[in-house]
Amino acid sequence: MINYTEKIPNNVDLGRDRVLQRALEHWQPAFLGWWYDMGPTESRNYDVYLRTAISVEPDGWAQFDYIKMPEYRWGIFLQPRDERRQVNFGTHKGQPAWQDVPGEYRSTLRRIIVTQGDTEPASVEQQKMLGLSCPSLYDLRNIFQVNVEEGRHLWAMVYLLHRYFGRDGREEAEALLARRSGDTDNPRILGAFNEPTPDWLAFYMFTFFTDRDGKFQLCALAESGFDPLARTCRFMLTEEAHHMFVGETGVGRIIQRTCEVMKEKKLETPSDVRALGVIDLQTIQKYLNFHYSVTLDLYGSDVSSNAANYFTSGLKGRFRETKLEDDHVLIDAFYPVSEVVGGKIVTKNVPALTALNERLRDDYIDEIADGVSRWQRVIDQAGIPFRLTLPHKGFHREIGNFAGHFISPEGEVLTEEAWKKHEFEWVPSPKDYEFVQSLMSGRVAEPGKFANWIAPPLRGVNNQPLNFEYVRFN
Ligand code: BYC
Ligand code: FE
Ligand code: FE
Repeated sequence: MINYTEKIPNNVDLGRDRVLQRALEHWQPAFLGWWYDMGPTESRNYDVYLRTAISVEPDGWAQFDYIKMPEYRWGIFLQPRDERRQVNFGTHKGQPAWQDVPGEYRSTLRRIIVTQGDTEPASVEQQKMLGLSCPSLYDLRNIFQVNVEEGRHLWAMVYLLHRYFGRDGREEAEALLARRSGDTDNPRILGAFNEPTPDWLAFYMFTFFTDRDGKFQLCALAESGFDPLARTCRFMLTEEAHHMFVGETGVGRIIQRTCEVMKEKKLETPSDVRALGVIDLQTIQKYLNFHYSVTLDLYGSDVSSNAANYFTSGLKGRFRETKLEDDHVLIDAFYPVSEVVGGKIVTKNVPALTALNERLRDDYIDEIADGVSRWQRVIDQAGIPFRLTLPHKGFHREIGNFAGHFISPEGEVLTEEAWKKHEFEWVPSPKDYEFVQSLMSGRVAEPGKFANWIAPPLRGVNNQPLNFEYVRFN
């Protein structure tokens, strides 16, 4: 069970470790300061119908209530320990899982945890302004739920830093509150987390594409030989599922609404579609291209000695590591990666250990493709002849073998000039962003009402009706 009587709810017996408790209680006001500063704009007095974890068991999500977000019970929840758990891959395979940080991996592990932790507040910062233009109270409540949970994910990493990394860890925990998404002097660590999320289409794309990188990275870290990291990530994954749901259904509802209007008015030309106040499918495709490609970069270089070290050391596994049937050491294995040679994309086999970033990216792409085909079904059911496609893996990439090359969505290698000529057929132009923004000039705040550019969801939150007052502004 989670101890809710303490200032910091937790299931790690925090009360028994006074020094740690004090360090975290010291960090807590700094976190709140960050939330007031960088969390959702103007939201501090809203009563929001949020769910709070009351236990880490599968049914532990039952609690829904009105909460002011600064009073959300951010806490430290780890999946219960399995005493028999082992390191399941790499050179330490078969050893009991580590309950403490192995000295030789201390700085590597800290780096992984800091990189993971940095993304969580970054996403809250990116989404800060969106509450002012929400398409409904239902959607407003959902973005706030995502935001408080990303806040808790930050807590999860800060706990590990404070508990296992001493003074260095405490300094890193402070730095996590100091970096800012998009800041020129002190930006967030990874590329995608410094991109703006200017509108709700971008938000849903982000939660579909980028939160899913969260899922795959957390799955890889949930295999870690460092047991406290694995157990933390397991619980974070239960929260991630909701974020991806918000993204998939959000984009799906926008597509549905566009298709309804196109069908009813028998229109296909983007400018005609836009004139009716909905987002044309071509623009949706461009947003998809953008978010997909910047998220692919988050997996790191196709060939990476860092990734090999993480695996060999037992710190970061593969997606569903223990379900895979091989030796879990990969010394003799190979894996295909692409590169651009003489103006052509070729595939070659490299040692599998060095290709682990690429492998995780490929696992991710499989899942993304399934989601996109569910969006396609909405278009097909409306009888509209439009195909949403995933661009080539090399399109618009800045990390890895494709960085510095100019690849079209179809996978042709182009010159920079040729690519630039088509750029805004492929990714949103300033005018596209302006159009989407123009639809979202104010918030829709009447219970049960939805903006014209999005269809209502199938059902409300926690069996509440769609016209439930999910947020009270006060
Ligand atoms: N942007 O061998 P390389 C989430 C750096 S999302 C900028 O290619 P490596 C969430 C790299 O750091 C999940 N820099 O990469 C979602 C390295 O730097 P140094 C987040 C990048 O290390 C939504 C250099 O390039 N979790 O939770 O094998 C909302 C060469 O390194 C980028 C994690 O990422 C980039 N895109 O792999 C809220 C898990 N990519 O050493 C939350 C932890 C690479 O030269 N992180 N670089 O200074 C990792 O496992 C690894 O750091 C990475 C990179 C997979 C990210
Ligand atoms: Fe997260
Ligand atoms: Fe998330």
